[in-house]
Amino acid sequence: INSGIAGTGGFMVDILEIVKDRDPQEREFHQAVGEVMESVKPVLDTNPIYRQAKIPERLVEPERVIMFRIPWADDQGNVQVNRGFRIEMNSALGPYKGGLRFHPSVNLGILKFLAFEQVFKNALTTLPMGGGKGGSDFDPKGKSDNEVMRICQGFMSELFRHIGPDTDVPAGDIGVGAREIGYLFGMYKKLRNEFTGVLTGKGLNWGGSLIRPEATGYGSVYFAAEMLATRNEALEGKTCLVSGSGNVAQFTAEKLIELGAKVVTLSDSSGCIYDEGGIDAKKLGFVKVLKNVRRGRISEYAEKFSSAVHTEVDPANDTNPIWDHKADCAFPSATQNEINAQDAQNLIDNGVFLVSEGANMPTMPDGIDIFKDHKILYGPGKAANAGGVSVSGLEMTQNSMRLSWTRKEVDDRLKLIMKTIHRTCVDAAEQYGHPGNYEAGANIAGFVKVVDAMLDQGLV
Ligand code: NDP
Ligand code: 2IT
Repeated sequence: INSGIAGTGGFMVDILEIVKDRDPQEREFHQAVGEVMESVKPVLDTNPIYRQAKIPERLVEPERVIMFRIPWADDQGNVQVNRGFRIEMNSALGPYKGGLRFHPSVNLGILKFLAFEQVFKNALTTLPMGGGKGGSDFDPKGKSDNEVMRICQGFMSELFRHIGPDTDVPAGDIGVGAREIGYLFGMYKKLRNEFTGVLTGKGLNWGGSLIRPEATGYGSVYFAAEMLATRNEALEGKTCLVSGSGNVAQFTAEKLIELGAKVVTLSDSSGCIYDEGGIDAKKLGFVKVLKNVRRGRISEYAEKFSSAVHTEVDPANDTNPIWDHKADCAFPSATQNEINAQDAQNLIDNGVFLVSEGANMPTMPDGIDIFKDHKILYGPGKAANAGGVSVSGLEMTQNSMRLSWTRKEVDDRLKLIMKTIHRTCVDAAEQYGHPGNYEAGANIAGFVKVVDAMLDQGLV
């Protein structure tokens, strides 16, 4: 990339234009790059060395992309072909680390956005992890256990040669949970003849960490509590909107209920439920069985509990009805771009003054602008949902030491990490003249840590 460089007598080419020009179809990646680069402009302007070393250009180019074919046979004996990917984005701070997503929408642009976010998120965790992301366009919905096992085995029969406990350590994300990590680990162990901590999110009795399943959701709630504390507020008694009904949503709701908040919504890709009476621990127990064991739809919640109504997704409706209820706090925990500008305005109009992002990039850029204009407590995903990968880092530590910590020990470390991330964001935002802006704080603090390591390590 031969862009002119400000501060060296050349002209300044916007890095986003370069990225768009190179890979015009990768919309989500453009969105993620645009968001980070906008925040770090003051850092680039005050430290010309970063532009001289082409740090922006280097950051947006993955260190390595692995793309492969996964042929497999379904239960009827038909041959199916899916795509597998692993983006090894940046290893300045440690081995590549990040989840695997199995969802029909998966493509290079989505995984590059997720890997890019992961680099800065992992930098914020205080643990030594680089950033990566991978997955497949395989759709797990309606597939049998055996079909899921075969796709996992097919995926790992290629990926095993590229990863390792000191090289690249994948984990779960959308569509990849405990079951899939088990099948992936089994295949890796067979092919390598090695029992190592090459994946996180493992089963408790074979190398997993306590609190890893809970970590993203709990962490997002801990981050919210830290944000509230800056305004002398607490979660107790707050009405909360939670979207999604998978791993992150379930444990977000669990911790909110434990802290005395009232959770009134959940969703999946077919629609959302609103339970005016509140989702209590018992009802959440029903959701866990429904989603994790029976792999059913959230609409069943409204069939089971008469206090709830289900609203189906309406493709003609540009807004998401889940964000149109009176509430204090919102925890988007399903997927990217689930809050557009109108949804953000609806949240504000309904009294929401805190948004903690359990999902990656759930808010679209003009939605974020609305949050910032109204000066609400807005915790961006790379800070608020960093608890998941943090406990993955703790799982790696425990694997290396060949011992396991108690639930309390891991949870205490998670709390401390979320508190530290919060403090880091507040301080970086203040230092660069954006007090209270967690988006700027997270992007700047993550960026500086990664790029200073890149400078130290030379042109590699
Ligand atoms: P799960 O697969 O467990 O759950 C995903 C949930 O989101 C499901 O309810 C799913 O509904 C819904 N969903 C997925 N895609 C869409 C879509 N296109 N439109 C509407 N709803 C959708 O995944 P997780 O809970 O692990 O992940 C949720 C989010 O959190 C993702 O953004 C992920 O990247 C992020 N995250 C996850 C971490 C983790 O440790 N697991 C860590 C940090 C962030 P349905 O069942 O109908 O598909
Ligand atoms: O987006 C994320 O941070 C994750 N899906 C978790 C990654 C991990 O390595 O635990």
